[in-house]
Amino acid sequence: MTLPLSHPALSATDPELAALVGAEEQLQADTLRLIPSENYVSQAVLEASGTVLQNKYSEGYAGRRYYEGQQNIDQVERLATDRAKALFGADHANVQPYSGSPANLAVYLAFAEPGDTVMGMALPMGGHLTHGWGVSATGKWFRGVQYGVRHDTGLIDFDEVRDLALKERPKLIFCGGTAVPRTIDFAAFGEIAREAGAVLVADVAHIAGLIAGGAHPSPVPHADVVSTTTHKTLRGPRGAMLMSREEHARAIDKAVFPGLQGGPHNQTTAAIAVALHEAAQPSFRDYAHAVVANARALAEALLARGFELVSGGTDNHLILMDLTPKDVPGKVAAKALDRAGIVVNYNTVPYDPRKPFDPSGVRIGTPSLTSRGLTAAHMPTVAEWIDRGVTAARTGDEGALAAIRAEVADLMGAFPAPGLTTD
Ligand code: DSN
Repeated sequence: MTLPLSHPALSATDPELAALVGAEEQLQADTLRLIPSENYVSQAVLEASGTVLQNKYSEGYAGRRYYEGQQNIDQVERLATDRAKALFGADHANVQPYSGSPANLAVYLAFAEPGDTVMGMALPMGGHLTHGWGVSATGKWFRGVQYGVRHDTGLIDFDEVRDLALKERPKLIFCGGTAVPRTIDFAAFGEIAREAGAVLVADVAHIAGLIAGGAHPSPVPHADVVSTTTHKTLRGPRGAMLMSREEHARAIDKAVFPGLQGGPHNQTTAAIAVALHEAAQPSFRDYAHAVVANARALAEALLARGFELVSGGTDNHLILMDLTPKDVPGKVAAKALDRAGIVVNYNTVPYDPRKPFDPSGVRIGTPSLTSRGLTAAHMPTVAEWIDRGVTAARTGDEGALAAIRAEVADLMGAFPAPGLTTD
């Protein structure tokens, strides 16, 4: 696909940087992007995030700022928070966290003291660094206890979660993660958190768009706090939001500002507002359900080709493949697939005998390809490319990878990328 985009001011001022942006646009247009935490934002979201809102400081909250000249910014932030509350049915929304990790850190600041016990899913089991994992500040400054998935099913064992919660009595329990291919039972987590007297934090960064579109159950009735980034399935700019019950609103707001952050990124707030508006449209429901349908179809096609999938498949946008039976390390496969124009990330699988920087698995997902309009009918072809790419990774067949790359670019050329075309 040859892109018609131009960035005249950027090209005139800094041609070197403009060339890199152009090359990235071309790469995103030509490749099959399967990283489950990435997406393509709309032209409207891109435009909102590149406006003069960049120029304004706004420490505080709408109507309560430490800087004057907020006539428009207050309205922008109110639009974003009102839309977030309406879309997710939440009492309260804070759209200022810079990204997912700061959002989660603000939750710690709101509800826990250094040294307190917190509980989350272990990172190699599919959790997130900020859920109390040892190398993260959240595991260094707090006492993280971790649950996982069962070896035989790849699913969360709620008896284990309950036993651990009642034994350890954590201040916070996190559910959600970065490599969870199955529906999260928020009601079960809510019951355990109540029994243990813990604050339940649902980190729905990966599935926020699916929840908004009705393709995954909502955590809002069950969780005290819902934390999410805005740039994954929700298809907004790189940012984050915290939503909560009314009783926690003040604690959350105080923790984000002045507890953790300074001025909000108003251009991002504006783009979040646009993304939330888009996510409230009927077409976004279709998108969310198509993401899941595509993931299911891709999982079936991969299983038919002998791939081993953690938990045996997927309920959402994400598939975690254990490549041990294919005799290829995840990193070798991911790098080979990248050369074939298929962008994935290597990832640990539960009980992985290999190290995180050289793990057994590959994590893939369907948010981006669905944004480009690919359907379940394309998934057997995608699975075939992955299969051929993994085989080529094992045999070192660079010619096969080049052939796949040409086929991928050919197909993707027929599916323009949102935000990368001028129409
Ligand atoms: N980096 C995100 C992901 O890829 O899942 C999590 O923070």
